Amino acid sequence: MKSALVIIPTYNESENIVPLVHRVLAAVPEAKVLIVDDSSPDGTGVIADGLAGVHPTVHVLHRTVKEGLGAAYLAGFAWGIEAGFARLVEMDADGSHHPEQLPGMLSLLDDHDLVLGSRWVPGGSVENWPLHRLALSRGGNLYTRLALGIRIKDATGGFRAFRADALKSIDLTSVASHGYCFQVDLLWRALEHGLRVVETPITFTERVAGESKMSGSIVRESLSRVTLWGLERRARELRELVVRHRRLPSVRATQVALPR
Ligand SMILES: Nc1nc2c(ncn2[C@@H]2O[C@H](COP(=O)(O)OP(=O)(O)OP(=O)(O)O)[C@@H](O)[C@H]2O)c(=O)[nH]1
Ligand SMILES: [Mg+2]
Repeated sequence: MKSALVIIPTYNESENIVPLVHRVLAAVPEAKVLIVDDSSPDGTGVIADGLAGVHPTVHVLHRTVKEGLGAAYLAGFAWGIEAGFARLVEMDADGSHHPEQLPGMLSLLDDHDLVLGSRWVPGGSVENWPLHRLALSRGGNLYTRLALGIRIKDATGGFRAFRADALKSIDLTSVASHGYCFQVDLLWRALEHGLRVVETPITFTERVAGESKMSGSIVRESLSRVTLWGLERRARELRELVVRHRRLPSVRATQVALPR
């Protein structure tokens, strides 16, 4: 299949971005890289420009305001689609996702539209996470599965590969989620749209440098939105049930004369 673009959003990842990009270029030499930086105060954008100056396959999208992970990815998707890439990858800059697992994920795109790197399917794992982060991820995913009625084990992960034509078919104009809820939002739209989604095991490693952007407001955003989508789904199913029930032909009793 054709060209792949690895999109890496960055906010204050000055210590992580260089080794990560080198690992991507080594693991998937045919891929191109797009760093989407929201004017990181620690100079990540300048470092990214340095990488682009040395490697012609690395590009940088500079954004003036920090608008969250979701907005950065939407800008990256638009850039990649406009440039004609057939496959688009989401990957964190903090080293939590291993570029060495990308070739396997990309090959799954031959017969799927969306490949989810999954920590919570057999073979998947998490390294060096404190207990409270494990609990948050397991709990968040369990709630998401129950609320939305889906089977996906890791709906919140951010290591993913899309077929660009499939991504184009989803309406992304109304995606407003900011934090990791963006990942659930995108997955939910993909499932509702009937895309072929598959989970594949990945190893997730806690960042060793820089600071996490995870916050209470990101968790609250996810909780409230997932609850709303779940309720909307149930309401829709109920409406469909009522309509189907109304359409059922009414059964009339017919009288049959019994032989005497
Ligand atoms: N461009 C841009 N990138 C962001 C923004 N917020 C987070 N990122 C990047 O998105 C990726 C994921 O952010 P993290 O802080 O690692 O958040 P997380 O992976 O959900 O949380 P941890 O598991 O604690 O690391 C990293 O590459 C960040 O630099 C933002 O507002 N703009
Ligand atoms: Mg992270």
